[in-house]
Amino acid sequence: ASPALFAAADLGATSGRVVLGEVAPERLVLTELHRFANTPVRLSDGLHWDVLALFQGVLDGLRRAARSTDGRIASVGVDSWAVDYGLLDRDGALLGHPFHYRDSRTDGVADTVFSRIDAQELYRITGLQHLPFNTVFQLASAAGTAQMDAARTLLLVPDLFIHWLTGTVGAEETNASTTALFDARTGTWRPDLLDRLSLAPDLLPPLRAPGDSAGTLLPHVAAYTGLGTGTPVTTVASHDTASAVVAVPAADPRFAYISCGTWSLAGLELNSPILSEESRKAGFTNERGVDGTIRYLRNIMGMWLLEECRRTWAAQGLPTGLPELLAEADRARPFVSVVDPDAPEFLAPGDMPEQIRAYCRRTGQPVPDSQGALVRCIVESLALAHRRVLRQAARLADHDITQVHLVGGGSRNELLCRLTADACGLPVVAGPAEATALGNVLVQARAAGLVGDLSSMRRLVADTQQLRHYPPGGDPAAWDAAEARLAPAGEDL
Ligand code: LFR
Repeated sequence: ASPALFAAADLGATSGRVVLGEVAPERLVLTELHRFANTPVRLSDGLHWDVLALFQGVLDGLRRAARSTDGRIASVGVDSWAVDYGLLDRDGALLGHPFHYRDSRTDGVADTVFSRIDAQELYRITGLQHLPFNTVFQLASAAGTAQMDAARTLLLVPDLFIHWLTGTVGAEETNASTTALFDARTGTWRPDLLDRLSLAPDLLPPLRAPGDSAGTLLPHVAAYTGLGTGTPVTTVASHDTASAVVAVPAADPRFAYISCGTWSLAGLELNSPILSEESRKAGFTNERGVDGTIRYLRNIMGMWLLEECRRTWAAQGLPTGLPELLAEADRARPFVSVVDPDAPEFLAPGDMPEQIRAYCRRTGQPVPDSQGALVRCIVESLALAHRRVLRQAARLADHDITQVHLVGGGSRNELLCRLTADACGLPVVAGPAEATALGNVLVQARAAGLVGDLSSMRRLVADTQQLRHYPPGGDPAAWDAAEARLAPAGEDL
């Protein structure tokens, strides 16, 4: 039998893509059909996503999917980054332009929210790590605006795209779990939290689980793309990190994962949330995965630091080639200066090389004096953060780790993989780089009855995708010393 074909739209912070997934027993092949830039736009009220350009990118990608398969697409799935949303008015029209989570309008808003719902209580309910851009803070910052007054429905970004593709309205649960309006234990919305913030509790649409049907393509979408009007849209794990964790090729339950792209999301898969004060203070989140699993992890600033350096260097006419920069970093002297990648000043877009130099100056460390030294500092600091977070997760969850799976675009970065293995003192399995798109395809394939439970999906990934192995090496004492130079994890919270 010929393999079943699925289209996965995966929107990331720097680019979006539509990939074709072919699935059959012992076969899982991805082909990228269309990649388009994701370029945020600054307006007078702040930083926004250009959602129409992204949607057009998805439509063009689906059109290519139709052409390259003679329209034989079994279903379509959409995932993206978490937290951000669009608001619809009572006619279903989008109100304004969705904000980018790196916009500064949420600065200081947490204090207002915590004066109504204290931080401990919010964590006991939602299990969500405190990030300044959590949906709850974004909504609170907009309270009383004309748009909030007119808003009837909140749709997270992938749900907004599904609404535009199908006309249906729903909230996918893995992504809903990143809003801080969702109960980590029961897996249901907590509209009472909106009520306590004087926001409309009925903004939250009905939940959908990965695998649920999300409708079929609207006639004008079918006409433009060349896919049939009956083409199903399947709910996937629409939070990109949840999709990536589906495609972690782990066999042994004692695994940890690092989903490494713009962010590094490092943690464990658990059966139930950890809602203790210690966990809250350490900055761990309990996001929902497929099949009721919990993604117990911490956000680490990730490749963003490097992406922003390269953006700054491009504007200054300096070299930005990644292989060259990483080769220079590999040759640079180790352990000269290390930073906490999660320092709040690194969150907003800006002159990242200068931010990092300022951090080193402030902490009395040598200031990186070349691009290679700076990239070394970033990669070593990320490896160190991976180690700190995984060790802390293992301790808080009382969960042994014997192997680290590094997936996502960052898994192509050999220096990062090697240093992560060295820093953690654990073997690292790198790949697949396209874990998110694979997870998206796999959940669609499962809905179509082609694969089974999580472990069989993971076995299919392990059997079909190219993986690289990095045994731990290097000098453990040097990593201990580097770690001792940073403030204890979570101290800044
Ligand atoms: C990764 C990610 C993270 C989320 C951040 C912001 O792409 O989805 O999981 O914390 O983006 O939404």
